[in-house]
Amino acid sequence: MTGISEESKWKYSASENYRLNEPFPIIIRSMNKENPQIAELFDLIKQAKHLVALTGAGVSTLSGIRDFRGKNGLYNDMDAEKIFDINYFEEDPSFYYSQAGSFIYNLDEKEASIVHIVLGELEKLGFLKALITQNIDLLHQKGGSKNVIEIHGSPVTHYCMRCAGIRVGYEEAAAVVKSGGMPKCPKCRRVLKPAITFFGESLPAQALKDAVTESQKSDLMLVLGTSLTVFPAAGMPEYTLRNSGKIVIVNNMPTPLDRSAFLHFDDLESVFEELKKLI
Ligand code: CNA
Repeated sequence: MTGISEESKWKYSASENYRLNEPFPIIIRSMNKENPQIAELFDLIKQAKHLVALTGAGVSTLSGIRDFRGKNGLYNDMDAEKIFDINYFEEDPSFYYSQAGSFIYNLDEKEASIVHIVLGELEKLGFLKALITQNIDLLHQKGGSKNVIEIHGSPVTHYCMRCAGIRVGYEEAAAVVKSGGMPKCPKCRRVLKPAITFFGESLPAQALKDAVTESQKSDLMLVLGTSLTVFPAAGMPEYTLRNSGKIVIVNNMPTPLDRSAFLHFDDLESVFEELKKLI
């Protein structure tokens, strides 16, 4: 196992140029909406000893939350990296709060999608052992998943970067943001930061450790709705591959690991609608 301490030093960063060092001897098959070979996928799921899912923003587009780099992603019309940049936040938190109001502080209006729900059912049935998510929208929990590793944190808590022990919950923070304000520390009045991992911050150490452990244990990883460009999350399928596990990718744009996928599907909705009929 590569050292966790080394991993935990990794900073959250995006790379468009990631390539695997070594090719893996994996069969490449292309699937699409018209020809879903879901039965084969379900057989893999049933045979897996330690099934893990890694999800990205794509799984929540079906719930009406925009991703970053997909067809209608935030990158088209917002400076998403600036919104989630820790240096920028420290300088001017109002930019984050003004931009994130429309997609983070209205999560109570969002429903779990077919993907969230089927993943929740797969866990309940004992197939899915762990779910690693890059998402910060709390929808996996709404979909019934219990063992959720939130590798990029979550807005459930907002904390003061100066005063130890100050914590404000999502609902209280969302009410302030919805009324045009920013949640502030009751002691020092500094603007609170959500416990989301921003670009330039370290990932939550325990979540990262758990994600690496689960990925290494996994003999089958479902890689769902992620462009696999944000590290270290994007490196999780490699742990599975290096331990002779298989990965199945469901994503409608190319990813750096497409050539290593045992199965590849394009469309999350049709795959999970079909899976639902089988489970
Ligand atoms: P990304 O880079 O935006 O990639 C999402 C991928 O999903 C893209 O390649 C899309 O083409 C693909 N996709 C979108 N919809 C579908 C669909 N219906 N079927 C198949 N594929 C689809 O997002 P990543 O998660 O890879 O990047 C990581 C960032 C994005 C994390 O730090 C997240 O916190 C951040 N993010 C999260 C949310 C959220 O929590 N819902 C929203 C926006 C950004």
